[in-house]
Amino acid sequence: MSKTIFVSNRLPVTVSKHESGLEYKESIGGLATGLKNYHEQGSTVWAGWPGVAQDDLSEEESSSVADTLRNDYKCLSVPLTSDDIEQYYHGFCNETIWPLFHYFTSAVEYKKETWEAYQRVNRKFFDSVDPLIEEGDTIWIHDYQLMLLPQMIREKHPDVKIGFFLHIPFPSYEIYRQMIWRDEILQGLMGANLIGFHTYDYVRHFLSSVRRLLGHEHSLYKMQLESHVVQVDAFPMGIDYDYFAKTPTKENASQETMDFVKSTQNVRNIISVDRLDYTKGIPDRIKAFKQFLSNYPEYREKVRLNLIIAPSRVGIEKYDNLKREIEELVSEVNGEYGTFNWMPVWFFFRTVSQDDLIAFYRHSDVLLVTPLRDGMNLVAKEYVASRTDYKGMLVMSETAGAASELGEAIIVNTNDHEAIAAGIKMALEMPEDDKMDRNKNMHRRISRYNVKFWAEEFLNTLQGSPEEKIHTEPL
Ligand code: ADQ
Repeated sequence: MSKTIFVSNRLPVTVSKHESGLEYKESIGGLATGLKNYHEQGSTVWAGWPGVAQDDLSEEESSSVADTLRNDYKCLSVPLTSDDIEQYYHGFCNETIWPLFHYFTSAVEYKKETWEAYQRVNRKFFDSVDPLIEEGDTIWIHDYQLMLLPQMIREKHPDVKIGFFLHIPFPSYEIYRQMIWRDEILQGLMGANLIGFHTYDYVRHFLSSVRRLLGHEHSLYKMQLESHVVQVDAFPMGIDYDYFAKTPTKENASQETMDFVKSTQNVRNIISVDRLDYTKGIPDRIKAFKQFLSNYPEYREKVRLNLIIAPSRVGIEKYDNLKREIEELVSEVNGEYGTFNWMPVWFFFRTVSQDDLIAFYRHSDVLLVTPLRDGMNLVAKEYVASRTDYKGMLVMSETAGAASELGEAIIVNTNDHEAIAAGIKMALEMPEDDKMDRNKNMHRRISRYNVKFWAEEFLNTLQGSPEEKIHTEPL
């Protein structure tokens, strides 16, 4: 029987080693939720790195991890060493691809050693997955860590269906062409039958780079190569709408969170929720909030900004510096505008459980999502879905992928602090019926195009993707 193989850098379960032994923790959110149904019910295998370096495990532990993942989670462990993680993940993925694809060109580092590690680790993924692949299988590869894998699989298994989805933006040609290994990466991706992006802008950017660098023309988003047809399309990722809309707050959120949100009832709450990352525009957001307090003094002592930031890429200098910058900005606003009875910004540096997040979302009048660049941004959708009373309002920057789907939100330019400040005011003062109308439209879209729809749509398109010759007109 044919099967589907999911491949991503990390598995939907993370293994960690403690004195007491090995611990297995299932991931929640995004991809893990989206593919959960398929993975539990269907004939599937999920391949990825389990989160613990191979050299930190004894031989016995390694084989125990592989066995447990295979037998209890239907997962295939791709063993990576700490050097692989350093050079490939912290190196090429996060110092080269991540900043370039998010338009932070001055932060990009080009190092031959990390590029070699990227190639080596993509090959390791291939070597792990290869023995599993049989005729008729479907393979769905995820994200920027594995862009060379589609072509590696294509060369050895020309007849399997290979899909690839990029979770981050694909930049415009002028940015992408700066990549030293630009042709190799495109050639790696072009091994797929179907390449998916969050938005049509990313699709267009990708097609433009392929045409200008590799010379392939497309016709209706399809390109004929010698060996196969490559189809490219937008598949905007959704969320588990029912979970966010229907989870009861009181029963599920922690007492600590409920006490906190109740203590904030006397002010209007603005919330922002992100992973710590320089692409998320957090310093600009705090500056914009400061501008808001300066421009609209009538709101002093009447609003507060709850900044919830999940630790990410801890120990990496750029991220540690960003955390310090955020702390300084928060102190600056609180020092300048705070009173004995009121602190304008509350900063929480932690990962909050999904149930607690829902409680925060439901008690917030405004969600401020102002990334400098973001592939999609699921937080925006989670907030709208959680506020089933339609009384919240979203202020979002135009550079988040979600902005192209959620046009009813207040859309701002993230560099324009005055515009964000005005956006906050507009959100706080929007008449109820206007808010209701906008939110109802967004709810309809988010509930229909949920994460299950996303996964099904991608897999159905991949399974039905064309094998026949197509006619391609030169542009
Ligand atoms: P991320 O950059 O991680 O993902 P995003 O989509 O906003 O960005 O968030 C992913 C998840 O993290 C959400 O479910 C959110 O609730 C959760 N999260 C964020 N901060 C949290 C906190 N402090 N505590 C608890 N949970 C928190 C990448 C791309 C995005 C793209 C996704 C999915 O960068 O653009 O939307 O993949 O494709």
